[in-house]
Amino acid sequence: MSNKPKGLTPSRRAFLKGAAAVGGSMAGGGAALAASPDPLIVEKQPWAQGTGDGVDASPYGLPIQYEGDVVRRNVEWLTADTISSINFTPIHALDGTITPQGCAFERHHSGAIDMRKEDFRLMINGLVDTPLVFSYADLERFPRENRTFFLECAANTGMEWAGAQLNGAQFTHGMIHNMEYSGVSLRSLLEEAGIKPEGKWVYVEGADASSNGRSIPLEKALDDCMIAFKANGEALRKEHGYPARLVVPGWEGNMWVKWIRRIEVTDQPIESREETSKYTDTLEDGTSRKWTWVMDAKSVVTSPSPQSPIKHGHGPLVITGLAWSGRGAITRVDVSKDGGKTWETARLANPGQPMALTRFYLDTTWTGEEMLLQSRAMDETGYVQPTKAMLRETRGENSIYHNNCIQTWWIKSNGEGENVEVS
Ligand SMILES: Nc1nc2c(c(=O)[nH]1)N[C@H]1C(S)=C(S)[C@@H](COP(=O)(O)O)O[C@H]1N2
Ligand SMILES: [Mo]
Repeated sequence: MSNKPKGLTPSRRAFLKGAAAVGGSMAGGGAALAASPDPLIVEKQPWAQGTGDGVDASPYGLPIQYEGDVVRRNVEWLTADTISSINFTPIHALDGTITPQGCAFERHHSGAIDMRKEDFRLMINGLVDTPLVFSYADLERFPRENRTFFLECAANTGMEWAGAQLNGAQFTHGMIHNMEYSGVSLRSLLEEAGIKPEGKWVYVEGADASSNGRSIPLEKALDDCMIAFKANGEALRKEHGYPARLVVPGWEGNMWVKWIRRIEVTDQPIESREETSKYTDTLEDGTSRKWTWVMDAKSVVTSPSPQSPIKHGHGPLVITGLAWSGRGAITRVDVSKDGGKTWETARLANPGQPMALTRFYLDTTWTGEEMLLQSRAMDETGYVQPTKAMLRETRGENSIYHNNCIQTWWIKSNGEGENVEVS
């Protein structure tokens, strides 16, 4: 057979060959040449009868119209308005690991502000030898770094504590994005100012009305934090903090201050609104855990899923998803089709990178059986992503933030998916 796809596993190749031998249309992975001619092959199509667009038709390109539903979406009832609100990355429709900025979720406390590079000022003050102010042009003169990290809002999956709620990976797990940042190390700027021995924390704030102030231990600030001005090669989009934002690898998204304007070196945490009344975790016994900065290992099957049903019938099926850990690299992801009774180890598309999204695939065969699809991530510290029941033991059901439990999709025999819980 001449149109056999290359590079398939032996079992899948055998499957394709078997189907070709009976001469019928194939259940998956390709079709045997039909007896009656396919107009799309034998007839001259409109796109071959004229010329296409010239090179300048779209000086800055957008996705083709047929991909128009791959967009950020919000959940209207979640917040009172869209100014202090959040939307969700369409992770069910993306592949690979890099999130295009144009569909990377946004979270603003007082709206996305419009600031010119010329108007950007970043002050470092407090317990420093020399208080300094950097312009955007000043930032560009420090040694530059390129690093890829995920940003996950602490509230991601936060609506799922009490039960399966939102029907789609975009809504249950889409408060996440993963970008390659270009910028300078926060360390280089702090060293330029010189930290006094009493300096143990930094308090970072943004230029927007909310300011979104957060305290970060100096140890983390000097370790791997960045002031980023490019993402995925191009300038940060307005909604992600143009012209510069803070990058706090592996730690909750709230700390990644956008439109950053000031870094104060202090001897203690400020205990601002965002780290007291918000972004603290209510525990099973009703008390609150003070700070949870690191995002623990987590994963989700992005397809098949409620917004990405199986449409191709029986036969070869690619199950795919994302895994990540704020504590380092993902080392393994297991997939279960029976709600966690049995597990198969998935294939990582690339070795896990610390504090960045990892893509996994399970190349399998589906013959229409119902599945309770789950994924379970493991990271380099040996940590294993917990079940919902395990998390609830310590966290109860009144938490919002830091829900990294194993997600279940019920895939029905017609290929459709639904968010469910298995106990
Ligand atoms: N200045 C400022 N920084 C901010 C916020 C904000 O409202 N203002 N929101 C925070 C929260 S809660 C999150 S989850 C991330 C979201 O980043 P994104 O909008 O680029 O996805 O930015 C953080 N940084
Ligand atoms: Mo957030």
